[in-house]
Amino acid sequence: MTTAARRPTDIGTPIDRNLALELVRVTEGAAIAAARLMGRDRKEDADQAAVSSMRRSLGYVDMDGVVVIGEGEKDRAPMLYIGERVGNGSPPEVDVAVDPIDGTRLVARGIPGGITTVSLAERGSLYHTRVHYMEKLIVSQEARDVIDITAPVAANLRWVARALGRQVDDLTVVVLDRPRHQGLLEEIRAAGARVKLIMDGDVAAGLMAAMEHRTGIDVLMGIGGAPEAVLAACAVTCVGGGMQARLWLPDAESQEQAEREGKGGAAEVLTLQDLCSGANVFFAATGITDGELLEGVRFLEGNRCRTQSLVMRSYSGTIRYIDAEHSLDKLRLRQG
Ligand code: VTB
Repeated sequence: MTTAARRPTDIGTPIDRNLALELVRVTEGAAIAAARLMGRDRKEDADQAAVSSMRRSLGYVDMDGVVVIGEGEKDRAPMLYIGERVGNGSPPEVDVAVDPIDGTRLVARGIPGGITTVSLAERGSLYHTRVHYMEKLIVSQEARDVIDITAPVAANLRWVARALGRQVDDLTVVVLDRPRHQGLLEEIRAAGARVKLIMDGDVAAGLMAAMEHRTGIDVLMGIGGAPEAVLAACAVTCVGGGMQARLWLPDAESQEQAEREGKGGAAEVLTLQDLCSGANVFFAATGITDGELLEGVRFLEGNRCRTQSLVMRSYSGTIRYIDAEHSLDKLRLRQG
């Protein structure tokens, strides 16, 4: 199974590149709001702070956006619910995917790896499901054409190692630390690869796997959130990596949900194109707690703070790291 490479003729009309910087403002604000609650053991409050900030600042962005990945259905989520219109209503028409905190537990405990992230792409181009989980396989550009999520773990690791010019023992596979991954971990270890377990945050981990040459993570494997899979797919598209996924349907409820949506079931392979078919994909993320991908928010003297963000645009292939210093007094005045 291969991930079709986009040819220059497929890339459509560019969406205004300034949107990339607009999105960084959104994630910076959400990260600062959430970071105030780092380690306070108040998951919901941290999430709420990030959501409120993100929703307010999305309102200023020049776009006619619809939330396709958000905080959930309207009844359970008053803000950034799926179907909510965001942006100031002017073109372009886009799908918006948000994860105000990927790793709320990490932020609530002050553990590395909590980020805030938002993506957008042309209207109708992001995969949508109410199924909660997906099985994911993410690799970098060099290995993107050799993966096959339907093949055994050991075979995939062999193919990836060959594509990267290394041995399987040299590979590092990142996996969410969950009981459901016991069998997967046994297979990875039997194949001889190294493992990096993470508590949460598989959007950042997926992006790191897709950016292999910079991060020391070569592959992401295992079952995580479906919304996080779509956000990761946006990021993977921007860096040109490879990804495949499948819905994880372990019980009758999830199977019925997939059926109601007319989805192909647990066996259907979702390619990167299926998850994110846009040719104009934007992805922005800001660190909340310090992490391997991004530094967390640092509060400084003079009521200032520093953030580190990443913003990418698939159309141009640009990856920008943005370090910013903010005046919290002025931020508060503007938001008051
Ligand atoms: C992952 C992880 C997220 O959800 O997708 C995970 O990246 C999957 O769900 O940060 P379970 O925790 O139920 O295994 C998160 O932990 C956030 O919800």
